[in-house]
Amino acid sequence: MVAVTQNGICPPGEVDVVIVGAGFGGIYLLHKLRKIGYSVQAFESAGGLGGVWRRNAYPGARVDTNVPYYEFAVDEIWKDWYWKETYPGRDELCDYFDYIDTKWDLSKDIKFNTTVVSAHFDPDQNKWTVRTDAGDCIKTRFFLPCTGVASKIYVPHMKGLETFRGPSFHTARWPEAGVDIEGKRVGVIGTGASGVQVIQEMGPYVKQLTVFQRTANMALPMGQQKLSKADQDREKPNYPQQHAFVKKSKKGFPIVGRDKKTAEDSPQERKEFWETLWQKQGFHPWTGNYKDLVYDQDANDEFYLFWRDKVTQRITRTNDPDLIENLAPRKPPHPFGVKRTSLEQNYYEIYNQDNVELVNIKKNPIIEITPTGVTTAEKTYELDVLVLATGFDAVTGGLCLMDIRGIDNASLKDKWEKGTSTYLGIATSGFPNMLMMYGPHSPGAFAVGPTLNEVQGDWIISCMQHMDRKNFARVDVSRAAETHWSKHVNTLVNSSLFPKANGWWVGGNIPGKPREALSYIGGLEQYRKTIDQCCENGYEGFVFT
Ligand code: N01
Repeated sequence: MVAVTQNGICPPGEVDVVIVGAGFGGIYLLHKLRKIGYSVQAFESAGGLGGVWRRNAYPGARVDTNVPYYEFAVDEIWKDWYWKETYPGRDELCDYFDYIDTKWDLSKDIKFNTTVVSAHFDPDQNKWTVRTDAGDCIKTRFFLPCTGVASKIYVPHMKGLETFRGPSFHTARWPEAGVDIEGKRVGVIGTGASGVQVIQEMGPYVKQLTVFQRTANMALPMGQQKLSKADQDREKPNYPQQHAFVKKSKKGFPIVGRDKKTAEDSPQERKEFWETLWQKQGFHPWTGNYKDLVYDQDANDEFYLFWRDKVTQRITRTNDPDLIENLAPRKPPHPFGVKRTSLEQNYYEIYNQDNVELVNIKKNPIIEITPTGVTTAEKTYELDVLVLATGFDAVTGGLCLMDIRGIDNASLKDKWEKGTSTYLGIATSGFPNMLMMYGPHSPGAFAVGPTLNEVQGDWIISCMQHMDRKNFARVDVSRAAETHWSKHVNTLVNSSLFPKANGWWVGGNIPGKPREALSYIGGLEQYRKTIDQCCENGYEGFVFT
C-alpha cells in the first residue's frame, strides 16, 4: 500500500487501483475495495462527491426515480437517511453524497477538481500510468473508469455563440452559486430531460422565457410528493425487499411491465389499462406498458395518441395557435419511449403563461447567436441569459475524453471511432486491467443507476479477487467474446424501434458519431444472469495471464 496524497499532489506513487469519477459507481468501488485491503486513489473533476449531481446544478435538476430506489441498498446508509420528496432534487442528492462521505470517509482518498487526462498501459509491468491535469502521475494495477453516461457535455456548433454577452451556460456547467435569472429574459435551447426541468422551474420567475425546441419531448407526469420522516419510518421495514426487487427485476426499474402484447387486449381494455398506468404517474406509462411498446409501430402509435390526448388537455393557451402542435404533434417525431422520456411537473402548464414562448426551430431555424440574443430565420429574440440544454456526448464521450492507451499503445478513442465494442459493458480487448462501471453495452440507460453500480461493482470486485487468488497479473478480453457481445447488443436494439430516434441511446444526438447501440436493452435480470454465468464458467471470454 502506498500513500499517494501529499500536500494535495500525488508524487509518482503507486496504488492497487485508480478510480476515475466520484459518482455512485466510483464511490461504491472505492468503499468496497478499500474495505478488503486494496490501496485506492480516486480522481474527480468536480469539487465534491456526486458525479453528475454535483455538475448539474441548474435550476430544477432532480432525479426521476422515486424514493427509496435511487440510493445505495446498503443498510448503514439508508437506515438513517431521510429524503424530503419522492423525487429528490439535486441539492438534496448532493447532501446525500456528503452524508455518505461522513459514513464511509471517502474524501481522503479522492482528489477533487482534478481531471484524469491520460492512462497508458505498460505491458511489461502490467500496470497503468495515470496522469491528471493537476500534474499527478500515478501507477496502478487496475484502472477503473466510472465516468457515467453524461460526463462529456455537448455544445453544438452555433454561429456567434461565443459572442453572447450575458451569462450563458450548458446545464451541466451551471454555476453552483447560481445565476440571477429573476426578472430576466432567458432563452433555453434544447428540450430533453434537462431542458424540461430548467424550463418548468424558471418559467414562473423570469420576465420572458423563450424555448428553442427542435424535437418535442414526450414527457410524463412525475407525481412528485413531499415525504415526512414518519412516512419513511413506516416504509423502511419494506426497503430491503424493495431494494432487492429492483436488483432482481427484469427491467432494472421498480415497475413491472405488462406481460402481454397490445393487441392481446381489446381497445377498451387497452384504454382502461393505460388509464391505470397514467394514474400511477412516473415512468409507469413507459416501463409498465405492454411488452411490444418499443417493438411494434402500430402499438406505439396507438399509445402515442393516448399520451397526446392527455397532455393536450393541459395546454389551454388560446393566443398561440401552433402551441399544441409544437408540443405534441399529431404525427410523432419518433416512436414513444425510444428516446429518453422525461418526468415533468408543470411543463405543459408553463406554456400557458404569457411570458413563455415556444419557438419551433425545425420550422424557424436558428441562424446565429448575437451578443444580445438569438436570431432565427423569422425573428430576433433579445435575451439576457442563454441556457444550453443540449445534452451530452453520452456513454463513450467521457471515456474517450481521456487519452487511454492499451497494448501496443493503441488508443481507445481510435478503437471506437467507427463503432464501440466491449465485452459485457465491462471490458474491451487490448486494454487489460481496465474494468468499466456503467460502460457502453451495459444496461446503463435502462436500470436504476445505484442498483446497476452495485451489480457491476460487486462483479468487478469478485473478478479482481479471482485474479489475486490465482496470482494473475493481467485480465484482458478475447476478441471473439467481445465481438459476440457487441453484435448481440446491436441485434437487440436493431430489432426494436430504438433506431428510429436520434437520441443519445444510439449515438444519434452527436453529428458524426457512429449510429449504434450504446446500451444493452435486454434487461437487468438477463444482464445479471449473463455476467453471473460468465463468472460461474471461469470468467468465460476473459483472458487471464
Ligand atoms: O440531453 P438530451 P439532456 N440545436 O440529449 C437539443 C439524463 N438526465 O441533458 O431532440 C438545437 O436529451 C436536442 O434536440 P433534438 C437523462 O438520461 C436525467 O436533456 O436532438 N437544439 C434536445 O432537445 C437524459 O436522457 C435527468 O432535436 C439542439 C436537447 O438539445 C440525459 O441525461 C435530468 C441541438 C438535448 O437533449 C440527457 O438529457 C437531466 C442543436 N444543434 C438529464 N443539439 C433526470 O431527470 C441538441 N439540441 C434524472
